[in-house]
Amino acid sequence: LTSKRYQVKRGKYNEINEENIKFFTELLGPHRIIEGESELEGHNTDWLDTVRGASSVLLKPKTTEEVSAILSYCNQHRLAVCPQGGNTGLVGGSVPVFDEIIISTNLMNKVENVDTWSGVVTCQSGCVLEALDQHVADFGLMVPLDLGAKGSCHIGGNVSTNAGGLRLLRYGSLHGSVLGVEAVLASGEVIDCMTAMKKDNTGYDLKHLFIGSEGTLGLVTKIAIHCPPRPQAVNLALLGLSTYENVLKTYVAAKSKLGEILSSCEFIDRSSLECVEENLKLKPPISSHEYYMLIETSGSNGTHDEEKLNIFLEDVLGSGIVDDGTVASEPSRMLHIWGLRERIAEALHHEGYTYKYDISTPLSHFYKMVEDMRKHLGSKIIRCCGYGHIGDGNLHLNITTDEFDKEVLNRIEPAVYEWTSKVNGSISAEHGLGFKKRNYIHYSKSSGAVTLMKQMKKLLDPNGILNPYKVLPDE
Ligand code: FAD
Ligand code: S2G
Ligand code: ZN
Repeated sequence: LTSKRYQVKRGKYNEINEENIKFFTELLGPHRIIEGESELEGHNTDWLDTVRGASSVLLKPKTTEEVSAILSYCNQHRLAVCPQGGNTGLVGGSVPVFDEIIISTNLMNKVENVDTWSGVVTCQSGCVLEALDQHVADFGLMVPLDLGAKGSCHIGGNVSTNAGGLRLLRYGSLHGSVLGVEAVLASGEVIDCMTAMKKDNTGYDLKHLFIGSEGTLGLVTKIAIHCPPRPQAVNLALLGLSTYENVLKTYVAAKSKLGEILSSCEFIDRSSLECVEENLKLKPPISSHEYYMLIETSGSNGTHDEEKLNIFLEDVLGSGIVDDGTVASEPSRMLHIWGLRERIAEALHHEGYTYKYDISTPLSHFYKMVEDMRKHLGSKIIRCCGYGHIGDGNLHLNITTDEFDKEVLNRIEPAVYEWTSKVNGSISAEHGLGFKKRNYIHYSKSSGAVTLMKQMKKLLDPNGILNPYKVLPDE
C-alpha cells in the first residue's frame, strides 16, 4: 500500500484484526480502547492540519506494565505503533502515516514524588505541562520549560521531542534538566534509568537515547526532572527596534546588564506582530516598529531586579538602539504580552497553509534568511515572517499561502535547507524531524552519524514497530 499523499510505501506490518482487538480489550477494559477512524479524527490529524493518518485503534494505558504488555504483543504480532502525547508536535511525528496503532499517554498523568529539598519531581509521561507546572508551584518550584503548547502538550512528549521553548536561555535543555527516564522498548522490556540524583557517572547515560528520539527508540513512561525555585519577582519588557543590528546589540546588553536574572529573550518581526493583530485582533502596547523583543527577568528580589532592569532600559533607550519600550510586572499584563508571541503560530494557522521552518543559525545571519526568502518568494505568498528564541539562535521562519501550493513548496525546499547548511545551522532546532523533515537529516548530520542512528534503531527496535516513517530517512 503506497500512500499517494506522501509517496511512502507501507512497511511489512500486519493489519490489526479481531483477535488483536480482543487482547487489547481484555488488557485495558472496553473504555480504554477507542476504535473507528471517525472517532480517531483528532488523533489522526496533527495540530497544523498538514498530515493525516488512518489509524482505527487508539489505546489508553495507565501504567508502565500495561505499556509493556501492549508493546511486547505488538512486537510479536508485527503491529506498528505511534506513541502520542498532547499531539501538538509540528513535524508530523505524533500521528500515524498509515494504520499504526496509537498509544496515548493521556491517562498516564500521575505525579509520583516532589522532593522539596532537591527540587526533583518524578512523574508519569502523560502529565500536561501546564498542569505539572501548577502542581509543582504549590511546592515553590517551576518546571524548567515553557512553550505555547503548555495547555495540551505532555511532559513525555516534550522529552521525546527535546522541546526547547521560551526559557531554554535560562534553564537549559531537557538533556540537562531531565535526570531520569523510564522507557519501554519495542520488545516490552522496561528500561529503568530513573534516577533522582543530579550526578551519576556509572556507565553510558542511556536516558539521553530517549530524550529527542521522538518515540522511535522507546515509549517514555516516567521522568525525573530537576525543577528550580519559582521566581518571586518577574518583569517582562516589550521593546520596539528599527534595525536587526540593534536587536543583536540589545541582546548583548541584556546579557551583560541583566546577567543571571535574564530568563527569556524572544524576537518578533513586524509581519509576525501584524499577523496576530489582524488574525487574532490582539492589541500590542507598542506598534509600528520593524522588530520587537520580549525581555523577561526572573529573580528573588523585586527591588533588586527592577533596579537592574531600569539601568538596562536607560542604557538601550538612551543610546537609541531601542526606539520604544514598555515594562509589565502585573501578571495579566505579562500574559497579554506573552500572548502576542506565543499565539503567532495560531494566527498564522488562520491565514491558511503554513510552511514552517525551525532553524538554528548564527545570530549574524538570523534575519537575513527571512529577507532572502521573502525576496525569493515574491508575490506568490501571503506572508513570510520570522520570530523565535533569539537567545538560542533559533529562528522560526514561517510562510503562508491560503492553501497548500506545491510550486511554493518547491521554491522554499530544498533552498531553505541548503541555506541553513551553508551557515552550518540546524534544519530543526527544537521541533525534531518527525515525518515531514526525516529525509532532510543529511543537511545537519554526517552520513556516519545517520548510519550509527540506523544501527541503534535496529538494535532497540529490530522489527521497526516504534513510530515507523519518522526521524530517520527512508531507505
Ligand atoms: P506529541 O505531539 O503527541 O508527540 C511528539 C512526538 O513525540 C511524536 O513523535 C510522538 O510519537 C512522540 N511522543 C509523544 N509522547 C511520547 C512518549 N511518551 N514516549 C515516546 N514518544 C512520545 N516546541 C518547542 O520545542 N519549542 C516551542 O517553543 C514550541 N512552541 C509550540 C507552540 C505551539 C502553539 C505548538 C502547537 C507547538 C509548539 N512546539 C514547540 C512543538 C512541541 O514540540 C510540542 O508541542 C511538544 O514538545 C510535543 O509534546 P506533545 O505531548 O504534544 O507530543
Ligand atoms: C514557537 C512553535 C510555533 C511555531 O512559537 O516558539 O516553537 O510557529 C514555536 O513554530
Ligand atoms: Zn519555538
